[in-house]
Amino acid sequence: MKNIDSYTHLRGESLFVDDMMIRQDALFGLCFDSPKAHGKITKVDYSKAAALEGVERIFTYKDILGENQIGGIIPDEPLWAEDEVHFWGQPIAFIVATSEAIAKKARALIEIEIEELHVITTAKEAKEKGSFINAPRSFNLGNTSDTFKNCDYVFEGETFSNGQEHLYLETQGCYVEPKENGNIKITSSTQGPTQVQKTAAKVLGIPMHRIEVDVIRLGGGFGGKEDQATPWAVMAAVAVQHLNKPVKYMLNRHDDLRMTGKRHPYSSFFKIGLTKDLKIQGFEVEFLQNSGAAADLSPAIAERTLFHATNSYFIPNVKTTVYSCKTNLPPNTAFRGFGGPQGMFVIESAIAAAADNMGIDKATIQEANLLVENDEFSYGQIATEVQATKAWETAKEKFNLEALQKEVSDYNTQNYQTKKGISVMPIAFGISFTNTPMNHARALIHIYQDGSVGVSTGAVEMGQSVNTKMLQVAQDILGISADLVKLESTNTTRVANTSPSAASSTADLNGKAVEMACNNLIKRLQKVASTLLSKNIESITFQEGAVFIDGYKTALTWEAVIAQAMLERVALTENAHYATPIIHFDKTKEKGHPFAYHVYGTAITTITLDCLRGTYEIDAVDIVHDFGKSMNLGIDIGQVEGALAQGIGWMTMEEIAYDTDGRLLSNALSTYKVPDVFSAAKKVAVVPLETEGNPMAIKKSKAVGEPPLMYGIGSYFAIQHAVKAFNKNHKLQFNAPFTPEKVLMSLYEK
Ligand code: LUZ
Ligand code: MOS
Repeated sequence: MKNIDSYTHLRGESLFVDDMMIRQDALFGLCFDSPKAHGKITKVDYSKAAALEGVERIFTYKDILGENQIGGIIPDEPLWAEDEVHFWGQPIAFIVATSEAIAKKARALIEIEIEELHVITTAKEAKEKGSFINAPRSFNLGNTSDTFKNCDYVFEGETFSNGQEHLYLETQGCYVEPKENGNIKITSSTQGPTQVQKTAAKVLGIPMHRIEVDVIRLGGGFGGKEDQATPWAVMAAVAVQHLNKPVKYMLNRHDDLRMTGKRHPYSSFFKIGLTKDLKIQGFEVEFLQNSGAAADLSPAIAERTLFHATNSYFIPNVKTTVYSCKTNLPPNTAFRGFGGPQGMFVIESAIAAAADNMGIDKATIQEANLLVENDEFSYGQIATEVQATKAWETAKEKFNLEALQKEVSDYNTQNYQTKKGISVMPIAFGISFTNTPMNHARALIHIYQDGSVGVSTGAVEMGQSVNTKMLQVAQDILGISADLVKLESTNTTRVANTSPSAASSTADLNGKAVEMACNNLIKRLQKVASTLLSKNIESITFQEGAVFIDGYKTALTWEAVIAQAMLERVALTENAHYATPIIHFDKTKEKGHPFAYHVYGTAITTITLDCLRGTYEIDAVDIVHDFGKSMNLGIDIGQVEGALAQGIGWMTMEEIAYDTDGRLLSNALSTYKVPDVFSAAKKVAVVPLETEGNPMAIKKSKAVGEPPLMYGIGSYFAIQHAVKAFNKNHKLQFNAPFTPEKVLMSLYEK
């Protein structure tokens, strides 16, 4: 089954928000944002801008009829700044004009005076000054302080992992139209249509049913449109409410880079204790999350960091604490992995530090501590259907790890100017929104009277091919060909109260709802067919567009059954609701069973380092991945490859830089390097791990969106290995991304 969008994508015919036919009287919006990171607004003069020919109106917080509040988890973020600004790029006003060019000209004419206040850009400084988003959280298991006393080895260290720009190819944007009676239709490039609807209703001061949000598809989201697609749509909606004319707002790349939050940078402090048999007995971490100037999704992301602090290892004594530190950066937000990668980088760093100090191979410690059946995570969930050892062993055998390790060490004894490095990176990623109440979805299925089918769900297509998977589920259960099934846009009037498409869970949640709805329809159709054929209901199945009796095809077609169902006035529409069973979590105890299941895997990364230049090439990434029973291996391998590239980018080259005044320096693709074809791994092998699959995964095909990003962490340690092979004096640092500049400094450190 090919991705159903591939044909129109290839021909440039797929529609995105920016391709929509807009009304003749449509206007164009543009955000005016803060030119300082922190301060009091003492004066803003819009008069010159407002007087410009073609400027319809400039909106500020004073024009808000509801609440000037867009914070989702904590109400701490205004749509437009009032008297103070807290980050460079914070929205202050919204210019609406007859063209984008005029709005841009007008923006340059706005005069603003800001009395500057002290700017905090790092989590460490925020912690020192007591600047936090909320109270810290801790997950604990066993007793670490007693444990360390009994350990043969105890090591401490510090790590830093930088942020990451989402760089969705399609920037943020929306098109908003007035309908009758003050109703509004928003077309948005969002992962969370309900979040847009709910926030717009709150800011406009109208009930949710007056607002319809429609999503065609996204040109990439990666978490950047889970929460942060909302403000632009709401700004345009405020303008539409006042002007009663359509408003379109597509951000240009510079504005998008400057105004939106990114992956959270983390500074972390660890302490790891091991016994002689290489068992990790105790692990403590303090995570400092650089949350930015408002909460956004930071508390949920911090929580997922704690959930992944021990990666795929069992550690009996764990003490982890996360502080969401309030700084003067744009509010950092969801990004593929959602705090999990940041947590996993720290345990991998701790193991690397231990191995280096003990003079042994990192992989030896990793292998000795892999999670096994019935081990307990620090949050109380008991690990079941654990694939950690199987994935590790399979990778070790399939890719001949010992031979690879020997090749690397032989190469390094024979070569001086170039060195090779190797690392093994196991992963264990929890599937479900960590916030239990968000784990639900609905599907609405129409069978039209000619037998064709329309499927609506809460899933947003953002290039991950979720629509193809939804189609596969429907066609499989209804037993009809793919061309009879159409995936509709994601629309809040058809499927309401949706959770965002996020947490790798979209296909599971929405797919299960599609499955339920289709099964209900089939039950009704079995009855119709049973009467037509005078056979009992149990013997009837639907396959290949026909009715089968006891597994034998009859002449009765799908279309004929539907026609008969119409005559008998049988309901051909079905709506189903799915909520993940079993999961629960008690925040007062920080214990529970938050995940439906975990996804496992192991990656072996080999690199070659040029010790004169500090540049490196990734020779190969060899992966064994736990897909469960993949329902579409082409799509799923695509997800692994894309996530891997994104993970390697985060760990090696993507360097977000703010100056001490809080201004984004890496504000264009000339100063922010993302992986391209030249930096991609020369060889990527993805071998599916043979497993039973989990019944909570859709068709036993496990969630695949986020877990493989963390294979990219292996690239950091492979480079570190090569650096150490060249310079024995190198004192390990855990400061990602490991850019060629940092590598060069490490190579010649005395
Ligand atoms: N979004 C969210 C997520 O709201 N909750 C989550 O647990 C999550 N996990 C991964 C990615 N997005
Ligand atoms: Mo996400 S990080 O929007 O699953």
